[in-house]
Amino acid sequence: MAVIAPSARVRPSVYYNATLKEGVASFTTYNQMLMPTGYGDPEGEYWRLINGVSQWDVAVERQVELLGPDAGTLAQILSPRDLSRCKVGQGKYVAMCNHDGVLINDPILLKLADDRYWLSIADSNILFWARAVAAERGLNVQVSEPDVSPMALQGPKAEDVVAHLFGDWVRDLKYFWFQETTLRGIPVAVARSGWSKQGGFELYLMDGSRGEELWNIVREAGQAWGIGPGNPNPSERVESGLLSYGGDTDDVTNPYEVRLGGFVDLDVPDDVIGIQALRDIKARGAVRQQLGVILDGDSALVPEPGWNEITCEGRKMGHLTNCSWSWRMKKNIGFALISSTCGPGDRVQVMRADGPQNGVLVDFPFL
Ligand code: THG
Repeated sequence: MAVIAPSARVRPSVYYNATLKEGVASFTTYNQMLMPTGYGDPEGEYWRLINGVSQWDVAVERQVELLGPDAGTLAQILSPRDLSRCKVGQGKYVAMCNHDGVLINDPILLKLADDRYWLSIADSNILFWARAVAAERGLNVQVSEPDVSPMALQGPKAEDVVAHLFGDWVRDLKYFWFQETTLRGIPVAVARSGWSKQGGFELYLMDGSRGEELWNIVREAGQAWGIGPGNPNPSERVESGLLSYGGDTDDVTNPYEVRLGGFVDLDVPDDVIGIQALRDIKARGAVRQQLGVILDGDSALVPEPGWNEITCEGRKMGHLTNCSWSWRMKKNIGFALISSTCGPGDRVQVMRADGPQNGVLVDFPFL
């Protein structure tokens, strides 16, 4: 079997050794790091997320810290979502765009103080982007990547585990809100968030030397609830309609095409990057849209890399950007990035490498 060669360019997660001990079976790369993508039992790991609690190394969700008097100004310039009412301790999902209104990341923004923000980024280099914008706009703000490594606890029993560890106050945390605290002296921020729709929390570890220690404390505490290792789950996230930046988007995708229009406020100031383009796109109407696809047939298809072309009555209409077996629907499902002239109910053909597959377009959510 081929392996990924060790390299200083591919940075280890602070939970790397812990995940090796858990028996991690595969990795992907994300933000120039390795992220676990499985522990050898895909179905068991799926049901643990749906019915129990799953522990994820998501340290690849790097933080870009904005620190200084102009931190709030820079945060707003970088995101076409109105942040003026964002409170300290609050997180917000933001659609980050370039000057053409093209999506370049979809981070969670966390406001730690009036002069300190984190952008918890998806897989693209926002550190370079934010630094360049800060310098070009002459802002008084330092942009850095702090020593912060998120671990996610997802699933219906995650709240009990996190309450057991931190106290019942965590039950009152609102979605995307967070609180800085310590666990046996380990500095963490506890947030109600995570890339699943099964409920859960993320622990932003703020001392990378204590990754394995934190992993083991959580693992130990979670035993009573049957905790076990997992990772952002391809099947659950498709069922739940969660967007994967870079997976479901290309280099011309705008927020309106991928259901992020609700996170764009067109009345933000004119100096927000991409806002003029987004106003134009909104006025013209997006030419593509994202819909669900349910393929015919009742057995799991082999995952294929990249996108598959979608045709409708023989005409090329768009692409299937992901495809996963749904254990709850017992169907292969995925997302279509497809012409706005198509609609739910339309029959389509997906041009897979192993042969064409018929299916139907559907609205979100699948479940
Ligand atoms: N947690 C943290 N950082 C992250 C992610 C995360 N960085 C990368 C990536 N994930 C960012 N992308 C997303 C995409 C979707 C959601 C969160 C992060 C999400 N969306 C919900 C939805 O679409 O239904 C809710 C959105 C809302 O209502 O505001 O949760 O997972 N730390």
